[in-house]
Amino acid sequence: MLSDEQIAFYRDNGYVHVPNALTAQQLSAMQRVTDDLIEKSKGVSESNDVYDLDEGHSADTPRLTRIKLPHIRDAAFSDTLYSERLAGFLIPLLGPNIRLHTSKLNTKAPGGGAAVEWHQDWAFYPHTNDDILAVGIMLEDVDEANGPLMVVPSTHKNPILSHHRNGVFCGAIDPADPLFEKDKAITITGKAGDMSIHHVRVLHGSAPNRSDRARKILFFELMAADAWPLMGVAGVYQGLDAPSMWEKMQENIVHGQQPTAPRVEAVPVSMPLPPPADATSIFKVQRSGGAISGFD
Ligand SMILES: O=C(O)CCC(=O)C(=O)O
Repeated sequence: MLSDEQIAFYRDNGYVHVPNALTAQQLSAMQRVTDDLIEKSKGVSESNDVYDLDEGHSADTPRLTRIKLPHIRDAAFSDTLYSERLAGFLIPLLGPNIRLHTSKLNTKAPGGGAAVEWHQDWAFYPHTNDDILAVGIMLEDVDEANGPLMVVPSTHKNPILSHHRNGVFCGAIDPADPLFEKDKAITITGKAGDMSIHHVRVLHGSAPNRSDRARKILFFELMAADAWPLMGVAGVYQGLDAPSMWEKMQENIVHGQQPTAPRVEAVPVSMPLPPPADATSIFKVQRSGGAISGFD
């Protein structure tokens, strides 16, 4: 459950930190499976459906930016996703009908693990309304040195900044954008088992991992189920015909039901097009789209 103060904080600031959000059993099961998946990545030499590899990945030193779609890789993740405990945090923010957009486990390897440049998730997947958020579950302790999530509070109420460069969607803002107030950014640090929740429009990013410890955060992107995607570019519904899209939306319901009537609100929208050369993950979008780093 979230307290009234936590809910008000989220609404005002576009994020909230929830200490000790999971049971010890949920946490240890996911930690174990994550370590296993990282171990198995030693046999992989190119990014694939499961792994997004970071520069320098090898059989001796696995370096991943991401494990893709963890909720379909192992029940440890889906059990948490569909748990009443998680629903208790989400329902006050999203209402009773909740759909998963996607899941990802961002793993920053020690000594350099890639930055995520400043962006608003909404720029990647605009919907008919913005009751959309990302839950970030810390699978290990996160501190200032290992690449914590950073957010600029209250920017979910501001315009969507340009995420284009040289005429192409690059998945990141220009750090020189006069509307980017980097000095207002805060870091979300915490213990394994803590959780952050950030609004789809809040400006956020994270620096490279400059420590000798891994940084592992499991993200579930979730929304009020009456938010309908404006287009399928985010990969989730890409290439699906209408019946398959409907089926996929049903499959992704984590609580309640999928309404057929989208709730359409006056939200600012810019489409993530034209696409960059590689749109297979945020890391590839930002790299191939030529995003300018805000962490140099
Ligand atoms: O892993 C992180 O620090 C941030 C991830 C993120 O913002 C994203 O994948 O959209």
